[in-house]
Amino acid sequence: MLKDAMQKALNEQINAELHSAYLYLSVSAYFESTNLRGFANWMRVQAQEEVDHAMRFYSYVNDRGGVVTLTAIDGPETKWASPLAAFEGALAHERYISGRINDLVGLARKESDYATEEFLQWFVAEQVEEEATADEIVQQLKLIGENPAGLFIMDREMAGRQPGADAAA
Ligand code: OFO
Repeated sequence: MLKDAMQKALNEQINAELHSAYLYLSVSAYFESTNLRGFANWMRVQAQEEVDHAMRFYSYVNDRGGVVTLTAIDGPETKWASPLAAFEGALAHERYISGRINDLVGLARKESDYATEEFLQWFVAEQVEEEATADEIVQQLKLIGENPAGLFIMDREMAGRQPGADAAA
């Protein structure tokens, strides 16, 4: 049985993960509008991964006999100055999410909720990967700078991202 404070925090994380999905879908729409279809695909796949993250929390709360309570999702940004600005925003967002996951682990420890602490380890590892991936793309975009040929090649690479092996358990 989940304690109230843990249940509340996990429900807030469901909202945060769905907000992440909404944000990345918004970035995807921005890339569609600038004819960078490969980047748009990458962000669309990322948005789906975030829904999968939300569903991991959703299933976990239910599995522990808790109650899932869904709340309104904040509207995402809709415009970015450049592909680099969009990915810098994504990297900043992933760092924010990593902070939230760390706070959840801290709460689980405080509540001696070892099952939740164990459950959260998947997200601790995932956030390392999420930050590294976003940072790598930021660095590549910085190298490309204003070079349209570089952006064209990178867009083709980004088109290859497939929906992942990251589906909710
Ligand atoms: Fe991007 O990892 Fe969930 O939010």
